[in-house]
Formats: sequence, C-alpha cells, structure tokens
Amino acid sequence: MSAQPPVKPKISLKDFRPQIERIERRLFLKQGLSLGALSMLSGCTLKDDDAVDKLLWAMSRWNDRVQAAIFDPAKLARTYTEAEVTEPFPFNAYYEEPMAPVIYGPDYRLELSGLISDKRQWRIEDLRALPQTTQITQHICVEGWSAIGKWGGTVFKTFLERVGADLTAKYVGFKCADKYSTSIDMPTALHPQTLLTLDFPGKPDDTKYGYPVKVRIPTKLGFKNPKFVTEIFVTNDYPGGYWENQGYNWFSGS
Ligand SMILES: Nc1nc2c(c(=O)[nH]1)N[C@H]1C(S)=C(S)[C@@H](COP(=O)(O)O)O[C@H]1N2
Ligand SMILES: [Mo]
Repeated sequence: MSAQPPVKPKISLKDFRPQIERIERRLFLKQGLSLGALSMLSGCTLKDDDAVDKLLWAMSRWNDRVQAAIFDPAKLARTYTEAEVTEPFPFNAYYEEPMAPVIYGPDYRLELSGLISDKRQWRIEDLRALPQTTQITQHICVEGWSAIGKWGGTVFKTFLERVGADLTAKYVGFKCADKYSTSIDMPTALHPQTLLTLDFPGKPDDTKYGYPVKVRIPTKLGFKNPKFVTEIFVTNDYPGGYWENQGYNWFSGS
C-alpha cells in the first residue's frame, strides 16, 4: 500500500454507508475484517488511533441499526422451569459485591423524565399494585457466564402506557443508584417479556440483585438489564450507557 499522509478524516455514518454495508455483508460471510480493509476504508494509517476508533464506533452504531431492523418484536426468549433455576444466582456489577447499594425501601422513589406525560414519582407499594407476572429466563453476561433466574414484576409496556410515555420515541434510558446507566430501543421496551421487576433471584432480603427495581430484558445481554433503577426516561436523543460509552455494542440483543 502506498504511504499516506496522516489525515484525520471526519467520519460520519453517512459517508461510509456503502462501504459499511459491503463490510457487513463480508462479515456475515467470513466473520473477519482485516486491518488492511480497515485502513483502506478510513483512508488513514493505523497509527491514527483516533480515526480508527471513530470508524469502529461508526460501524458499531451501524450495526445497532442492522440489529434493530432485524429485531422481531413477536419472538419470545426461551423460558425455563423452576427446577432449572441457577442457585445461588451469580452477582455481577462493575464493582465488587460488598459495594452494592442498599436502598431503604420507604424512602425510595422511582423518578420519570423526558417524553412522559405523567411524571409523578412511584413508591414501591404503588409499583406493587400494578398487575404482576413472573418469568424464568436465561441471563447472559458478556463476561462469559450465564444463569437461569426467576423475576417477578409488571410488563414494562403496561407501565409505559400507564405513565403516558411517548411510545413512538426512539429510546428508553435508565439511571441507577450506583451511577450505572443503560438504554434500550423502544421496540425492546415494548416487548412482552420486558418487565419492570420487584422480585429477583435469591432470598427476599437479598438486595444485591437490584432491590427495589430492576428492569429485566431477556432479549438483551446482562449489561443492558439495569439494577437499582432510580430514574426512567424516554427520549429521541441517543442516551448511551455505562458500558456502551466504553465500546460495548449498544443494541446487544436478539
Ligand atoms: N445498576 C447496575 N445494573 C447492572 C450492573 C451494574 O453494575 N449496576 N451490571 C450489569 C451486568 S454486566 C450484569 S451481568 C447484570 C448482573 O445482574 P445480577 O447481579 O442479577 O446477576 O447486571 C447488569 N446491571
Ligand atoms: Mo454482565
């Protein structure tokens, strides 16, 4: 390849759309992208970390759109029996277990913001008064483990309808007591198995799995299932999240 001057191209998804589409096709066929192809695409030397980085981000965001386009809102995640539940259920967070927040129930309020017409705060007992259902599904963590757990709560779509969320908006975002955050696409938020849960694996006084509120999304990887949720917002502006902002693919679902 001929030597190229170090350039810092301004990369936008739009500029690379045909190339990225071509690469996506090749990825499906071959599961691999050579560095040469990457450098040709970005028109930069691979020493130009910033440009390569921007390109990979653009590809990941493109990948989000492909995944969103093939998401089937009617396809259900597999469910399991009580006998198949993993005990004890593994704990995970971006910190060690003793650091997990312990929320004092009577003081807890779930806050709502963004494109929601009724932004009243919710206490645990108010959430408990909504229709409840249970679900036994598999949780898959990108760190290389999976487990089957039982969660109980309200169908998230029912909750979103109840508070007058704009169901045509693009994203639902979550903020958590431990400064964690994540966000999902609206079709996933409206999926029948996405639950706003109050009951988690473990004993009733075990708070580390997300007490008092965890949003359980069996069609998404574990990191997109927020625990200790304190705020839910609806928006058309891409919200990102704790891991998503560090490079994990945003859609991360099926
Ligand atoms: N608030 C909060 N939610 C979180 C996390 C976190 O660190 N904080 N970690 C995520 C990750 S990576 C995983 S695998 C699951 C772990 O949930 P568990 O402790 O119920 O197994 O929570 C997800 N939700
Ligand atoms: Mo995870």
